[in-house]
Amino acid sequence: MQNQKRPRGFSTRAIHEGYDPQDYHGALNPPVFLTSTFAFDSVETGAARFAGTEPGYIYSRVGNPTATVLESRLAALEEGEAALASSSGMGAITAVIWTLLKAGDAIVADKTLYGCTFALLQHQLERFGIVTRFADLTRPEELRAALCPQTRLVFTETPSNPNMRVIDIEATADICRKAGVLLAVDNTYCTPYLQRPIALGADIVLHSATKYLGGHGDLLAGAIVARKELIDQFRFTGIKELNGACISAMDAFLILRGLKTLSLRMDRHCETALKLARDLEAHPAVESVFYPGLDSHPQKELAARQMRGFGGMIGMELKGGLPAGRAFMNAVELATLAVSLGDAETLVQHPASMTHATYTPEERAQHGFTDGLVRLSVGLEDYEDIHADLIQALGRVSG
Ligand code: 4LM
Repeated sequence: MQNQKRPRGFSTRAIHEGYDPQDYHGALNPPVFLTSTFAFDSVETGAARFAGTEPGYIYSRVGNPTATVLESRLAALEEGEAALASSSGMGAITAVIWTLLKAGDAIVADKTLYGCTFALLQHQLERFGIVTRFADLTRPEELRAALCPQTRLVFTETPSNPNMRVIDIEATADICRKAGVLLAVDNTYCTPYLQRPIALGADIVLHSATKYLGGHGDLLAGAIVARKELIDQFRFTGIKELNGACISAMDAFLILRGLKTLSLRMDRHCETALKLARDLEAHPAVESVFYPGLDSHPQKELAARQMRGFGGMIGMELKGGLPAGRAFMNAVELATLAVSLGDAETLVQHPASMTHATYTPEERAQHGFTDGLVRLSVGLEDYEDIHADLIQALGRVSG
């Protein structure tokens, strides 16, 4: 008996979904459609495509065949109806917010977010009459209290960048559904391999595809996954008319290439990061380690329920605070001192002066991370080599 009804596994979908070589001369990989525009065979066809009464491509800001393969694949991996790729993670986030909200509306966001997302919500949107209330979404009662009749969207990351707080997506989605508010989850840290927010009740999933989805530090891109009706709005209003942040065909191709090894890479990131988090926590120079797989993490049980693995990101505070953190980051040799995450190379950076310099010192304190916090994006090198590098760098920290 053929078992054709059995749904395909994650890795199989990451390699095959949305593309049949027979549609393109048997080419194993999807062609890269390096074209800005698409020829119509008649004025009537062009008009029908613009009117949406006939399918077909018009212009690559609105859709491109290489991007379509990527979008089908991402939708299948996130178990959503449809997806939209964009030129960066910030392009995806702004497309969602500018499409859904207008002056007078409000957003509730978790209190720790990637620095530019925070800057958008805290400092920029108010110029357009949109207000953001920050709440600790690890506490459902804080979310309920922050919602108001003007709230249209609840926005969260989980685990949060940079301090690895974990938000209960199912519980948050339940509150949002009852309040008639959409829930958007930035799934950059996990990828759909580790966590699928739509299956847990979220409405919108966002990605910086620059990170694990691409996986090789060679591009910037973003993605949105949601119901088709919402994706149509994000495509035809958000990207077509509001921010123009469309993906390039070449970047779509590179992400498709990265996705083929996503599950293998994520397994390795998770395995090495868990071991390193335990090593770092046991080191005498280390004050605390923030990693959801550690027994000391307050939401370890939730993380184990919600995520397939604990991910490749680690936050760490040293006993000597900021001076010790600086000395450590300057002492790494194999690890690279750089922002971004999810690459093959282990990256080390200082949130307070780099990715999260958009928070004032007071905001950082209020929003739950110290100036001494060091962030590690654990790469794919041999565990023994990363371990040796981090331990030698800790050995050069005085205090
Ligand atoms: C960084 N992050 O943390 P683009 N969502 C999350 C992110 O971490 C980022 C974005 C969105 C870092 C960049 C320098 C959770 C970015 C924004 O950079 O616009 O693709 O994604 O190091």
